[in-house]
Amino acid sequence: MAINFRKTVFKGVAAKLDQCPNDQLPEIVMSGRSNVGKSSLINALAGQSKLARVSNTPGKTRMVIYFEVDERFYLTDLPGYGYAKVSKEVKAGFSELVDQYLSAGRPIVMVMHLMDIRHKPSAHDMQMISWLSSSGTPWRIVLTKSDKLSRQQINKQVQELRKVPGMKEASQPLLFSALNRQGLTEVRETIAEVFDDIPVEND
Ligand SMILES: Nc1nc2c(ncn2[C@@H]2O[C@H](COP(=O)(O)OP(=O)(O)OP(=O)(O)O)[C@@H](O)[C@H]2O)c(=O)[nH]1
Ligand SMILES: [Mg+2]
Repeated sequence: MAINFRKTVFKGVAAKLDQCPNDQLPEIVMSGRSNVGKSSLINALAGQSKLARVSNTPGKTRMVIYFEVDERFYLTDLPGYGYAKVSKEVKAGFSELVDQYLSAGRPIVMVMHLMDIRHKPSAHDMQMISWLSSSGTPWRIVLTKSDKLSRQQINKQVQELRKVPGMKEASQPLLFSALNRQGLTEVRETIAEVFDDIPVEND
């Protein structure tokens, strides 16, 4: 049966691996630096503006947050790493959790790594792409905030991204804007495809 993204509910949070759900429900993991737009993407997918907390104060999300979609899978919101105002120790804690998370043998069926379309890939993005490209887990790059650039600037950023080692193993990055919903259908379809399914069209 087609996946109804509107049936998305908050399931819980985990500060440590042993607090994560172990019901074996498959996970679509959202990763990316703080402020990149992970919570905004989750809200857009669910068609609910207040489901995931969107913040102007980056670095607020310090835990793994679970949203269950249509009783079929989790959307997993990983803590945003790399925000300059958090201390080195906190920063190390974030990336350790992300590293551990991805290597813990959890039922991750796809990683969506979000990157702000305006910025060059950070060292952490490069690390992530390199890791993902050899992980065997299906993954996609989502370029967020596409409303901020012109078509021409977008093409240039996409070309630059193609030069990043590991990128050629991935297919085309997805473009997304939470503001004008560019790419929303495509992101839903990409997720649904993992389950050999299609999204319910109910927006
Ligand atoms: N213009 C524009 N702004 C966006 C978009 N997506 C997110 N934002 C803004 O970017 C800021 C951060 O968005 P969040 O969704 O909270 O980012 P996050 O990745 O969840 O951040 P953390 O939870 O801190 O890791 C907010 O002010 C959003 O309104 C977008 O597509 N376009
Ligand atoms: Mg967030």
